[in-house]
Amino acid sequence: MQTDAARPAPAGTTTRWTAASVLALFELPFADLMHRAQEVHRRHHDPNAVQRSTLLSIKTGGCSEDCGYCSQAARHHEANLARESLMEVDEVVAAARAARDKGASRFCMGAAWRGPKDRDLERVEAMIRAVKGLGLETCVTLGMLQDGQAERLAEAGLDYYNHNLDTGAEFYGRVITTHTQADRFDTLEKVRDAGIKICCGGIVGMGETRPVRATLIAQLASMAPPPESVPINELVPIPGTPLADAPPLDPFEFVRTIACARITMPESLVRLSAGRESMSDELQALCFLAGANSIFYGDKLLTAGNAEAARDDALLNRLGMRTF
Ligand code: SAM
Ligand code: DTB
Ligand code: SF4
Repeated sequence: MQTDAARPAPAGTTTRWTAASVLALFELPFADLMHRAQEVHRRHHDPNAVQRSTLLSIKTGGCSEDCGYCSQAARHHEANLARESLMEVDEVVAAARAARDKGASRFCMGAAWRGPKDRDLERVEAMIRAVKGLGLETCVTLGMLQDGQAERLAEAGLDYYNHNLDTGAEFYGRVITTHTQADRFDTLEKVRDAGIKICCGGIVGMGETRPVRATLIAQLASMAPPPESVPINELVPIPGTPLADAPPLDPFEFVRTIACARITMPESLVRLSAGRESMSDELQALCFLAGANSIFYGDKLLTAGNAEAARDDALLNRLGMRTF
C-alpha cells in the first residue's frame, strides 16, 4: 500500500511545495521515496548520465562574512587557510582548459567575497569570456551583487550564477549572522532578471533537523522557476570553523534529501556536491538512484578535497554511466 505522499501528482498538474508537503516526502518509507524519485527522474532525465563541473577558487580566504561552515571567513583564523588574491586571467584559463580536457562541461569560479567590487568584476568578466571561448559552460559564485553587476556578468556571457540558500529559513541565523537569507533572495532576483541561469542549493549535516531540511527543499522548489542547478552539499567539517564538530548526518538522510530535491524539482540538475570524498561508492550510487545527475569533478572543491577524478571514472564505469 502506498501512502498519499508516495503517489505521484496526476500528469499535467503542478505541485506547490510547502515545508509540510516536503516533510511528508522525507517521512516516507525509504523504498517508496526512492521509487517516487526514480519515476520523476526517468520521466525527465537519462538515469544513466551524469554532468561534470569543475571548481576553481579564483580568490581565496579573507572573507568578511561569518558562515559557520566556511574555511574562508577571515574570522575563522584557526582554519589556517592561506589567503590568495584574485587570480590572473591566464592562470584561470589554463585551469579551465585542463578541466575541459579531462571531460568537464562546466567550469565554476568561486570567490570568497561578501560581494564583488566593480573594479574586480572587470577581471572576472575577462575570465568568463575566455572560459566560454574554450567551449565550456561558465558559472561564477561571487557573493551578493549590487545593481548593474548581474547585467555586466550576463553581457560577458555568463551561463550560471551560484548563490545558495544554504539552509532552511528558520535555521539560517544560527549559521550566518552577517547577512540574511532575504539578502540571498535579493541577489537571486537580480541574477534572474539579468537572464542568467541559477545554481542554488544548500548544505545538510550542519546539525539542522529534518523539518529544516524540508524547509530548504520547499524554498528552492518554490522559486519561480526553480533553479536550473541544485547543489546539495554535505557539510565538509573544517577544523577551526564553528561547525567543525557538527554531528554526522545519517547517510540515508542525505539520500532522502537528494530524492526530495529530485521529486520537487523534476527538470533541474541535482548536484551531488561537497562531501563526496568521504562517501562510499555505494552511497554515491544510491544518490544517483535518488536522482542526482551532476557532480563536481576534480581533486579539489574550493579549499577542501573532492573525490579523486580517477576514483570517479572507475565508479561511473562500474555503474555503466555516461557523462555529459
Ligand atoms: N562567497 C560566495 C557565497 O557565499 O556565495 C561564494 C563562495 S561560497 C564558499 C559557496 C558555497 O559553498 C556556500 O554557499 C556553501 O553552500 C558551500 N560551502 C562552503 N563551505 C562548505 C563546507 N565546508 N561544506 C559544504 N559546503 C560548503
Ligand atoms: C556549491 O554549492 N558547492 C561548491 C560550489 N557551490 C561553489 C563549493 C563547495 C565548497 C566546499 C568547501 C571548500 O572547498 O572550501
Ligand atoms: Fe565563505 Fe562565501 Fe560565507 Fe564568505 S560569504 S564566509 S566565502 S560561504
